[in-house]
Amino acid sequence: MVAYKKFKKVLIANRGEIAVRICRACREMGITTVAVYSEVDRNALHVRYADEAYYIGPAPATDSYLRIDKIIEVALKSNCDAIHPGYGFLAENSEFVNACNKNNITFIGPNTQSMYILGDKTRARQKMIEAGVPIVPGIKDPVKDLNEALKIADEIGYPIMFKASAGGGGKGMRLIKSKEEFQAVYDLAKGEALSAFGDDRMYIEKAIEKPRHVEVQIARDKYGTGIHLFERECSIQRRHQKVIEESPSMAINDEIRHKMGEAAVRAVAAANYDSVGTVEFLVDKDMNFYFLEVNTRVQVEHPVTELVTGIDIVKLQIGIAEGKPLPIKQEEVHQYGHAIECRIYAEDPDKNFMPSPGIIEGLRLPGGPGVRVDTGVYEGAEIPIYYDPMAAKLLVWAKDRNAAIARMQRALSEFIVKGIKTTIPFHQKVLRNQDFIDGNISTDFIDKEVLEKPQPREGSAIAAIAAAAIAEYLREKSLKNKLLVFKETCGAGSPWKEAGKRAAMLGLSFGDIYKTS
Ligand code: MV4
Repeated sequence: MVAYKKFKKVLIANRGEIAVRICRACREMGITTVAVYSEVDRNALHVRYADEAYYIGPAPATDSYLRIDKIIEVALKSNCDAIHPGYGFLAENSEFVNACNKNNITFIGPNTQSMYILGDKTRARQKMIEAGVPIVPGIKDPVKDLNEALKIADEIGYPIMFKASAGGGGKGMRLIKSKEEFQAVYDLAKGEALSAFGDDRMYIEKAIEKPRHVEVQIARDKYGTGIHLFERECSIQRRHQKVIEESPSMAINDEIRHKMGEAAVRAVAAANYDSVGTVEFLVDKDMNFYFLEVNTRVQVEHPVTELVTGIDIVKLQIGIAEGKPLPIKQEEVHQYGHAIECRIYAEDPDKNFMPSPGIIEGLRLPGGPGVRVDTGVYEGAEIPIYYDPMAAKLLVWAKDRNAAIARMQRALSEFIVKGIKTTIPFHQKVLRNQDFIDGNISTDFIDKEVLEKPQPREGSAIAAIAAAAIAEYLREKSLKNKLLVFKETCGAGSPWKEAGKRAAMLGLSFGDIYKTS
């Protein structure tokens, strides 16, 4: 029997939007929050949101957010019952879970044993075979040597995927098209895995062509009851970084949706899992689905599921860690309407997505019906170079996919950030793409469809040139970024109307502006 223990105080071992998100859940649950912060995060939003905040070290994560000893010390000193790790940093580190257990602090996440099973990709594949969850055709044990590897690859048939057992999320993975190529890169791939994970065990899978990435949100309590919260479609990725996520997925029908949900619940039951988590699948063009891996944390894209199910996943996760039985039955979970998330990064899409750290000089967040913004920044805040450059998550909910796309376009046009470059224009381009609108997306969508092909422009070229001239004129007038934010927010999209309003604000006629350019 598991003891139920209501948390009074929780330490959040993270930063940015997810730390703020966890603070919000705790606040609603009547739990006191403790933030930790690095040197560069002294003025960060999560520090302001939490009830208490403690400094844990210099900016590099290895000196602060990854310091198990410091974080445990703060949790003990501040009398915390539990630690929420968020995602990234220590979220999937079993050494950290052990340290929490040793100090009688509850880790808000799964037990170490299930983390151990699911954290290793070959171990997880073996478990899935036992549980009757379909996996990508391939081997269940790591390969011994090149000869064995070549033999197995011949049996499976090229192209194959050569993956690191300790890898995941696209790290330590290689597509191999022929025997010659395999011979050439075998040692190289093992060497890369060794330096990246300290573990060079590798396994072989058949390569699925043009797959979709569809994942199922699950929750399982300490009493062996598991449910799924339906799927998220995450095929729009760039270099294994998700860019846009949505629910429901266009790639599957209700029959497959039902089967995937049940398979996901079986998958985590096999590992005796006891938290919220995500079971990732690849889906091929014939709607066959194959288990990929389990993420044993709350994920960046969890709000997509919250919007279509109405279930607060972070509160659910905290409740499970407290030892509460699941408060809902599978039959009570419904997927209603359509949700889309755009991850807004502090990167320059015109300069190959180079990081664009710096101070946010002006900020206007979108709002209105069906819009949610989760962010760790505010006007005047700095995005440091040390951590993940995601500045905000913009989510919309609407009754169907078309309405959600229109709402996202509207929300993106309201979203103004000054001082740093962001991926907002890139998202606008994706949302105008016909293949995206048609739901015709696979994992190579961004490289193939968006970055290579010129996209249709909005409005006339002359209007764009006029708008650019006016913008230049305003810059010369050296108007403050804050004023720009205000004016862009009020613009309904037409460069002509914008120009008229800008002229009016400067006490000029449109002709005056034309003459100066
Ligand atoms: C694959 C695959 C094709 N065949 N495995 C990439 C992320 C990681 N979770 C697994 N990934 C893939 N595994 C087999 N056997 C193609 C990918 C893949 C991919 C998957 C989902 C979303 C985007 C992707 C981009 C490139 C490759």
